[in-house]
Amino acid sequence: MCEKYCQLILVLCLLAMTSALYQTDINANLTIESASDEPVEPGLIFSKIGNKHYFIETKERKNWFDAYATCRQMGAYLIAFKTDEEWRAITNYLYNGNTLRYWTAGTDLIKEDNHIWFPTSDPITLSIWYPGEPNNHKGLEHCDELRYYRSQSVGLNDYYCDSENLFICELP
Ligand SMILES: [Ca+2]
Repeated sequence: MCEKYCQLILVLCLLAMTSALYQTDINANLTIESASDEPVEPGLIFSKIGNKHYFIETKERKNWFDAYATCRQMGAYLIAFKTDEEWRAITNYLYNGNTLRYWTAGTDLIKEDNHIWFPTSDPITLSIWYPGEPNNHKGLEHCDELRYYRSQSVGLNDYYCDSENLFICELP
């Protein structure tokens, strides 16, 4: 009898802790953002693609929060697609026939079903969602990835924030 209830309580505790942890992460990230606004000289790790400089993580996968923090430590932000030209430049640059996933700045963590570019809160206005997305699968998808599918098409997809993905940072 206890076994069943104890397991349930444990799961609930873990959920509460995870939720609190992510809340802390967001607050911490907001602090990091205001604390390190020094511009970074575009160096070897940043590539000029189109008109901007980007860091593209191609090896180490991180959850959305850690990816955001990593970009901030470089004086950059997770990528926010503001123009069709930028979307085309990046997606053409990255395409290599694989089914890769990269975190972007898109999220609806602040207000469910309202996807914005974090932290500017600019709405995602481009028609770059993959067909059928964002679908908030199981009510748990709140961070937006740039995703290549096997059909060789690419689009934005809302996904689990704690999943580990590659990611793209852009210099402001
Ligand atoms: Ca989705």
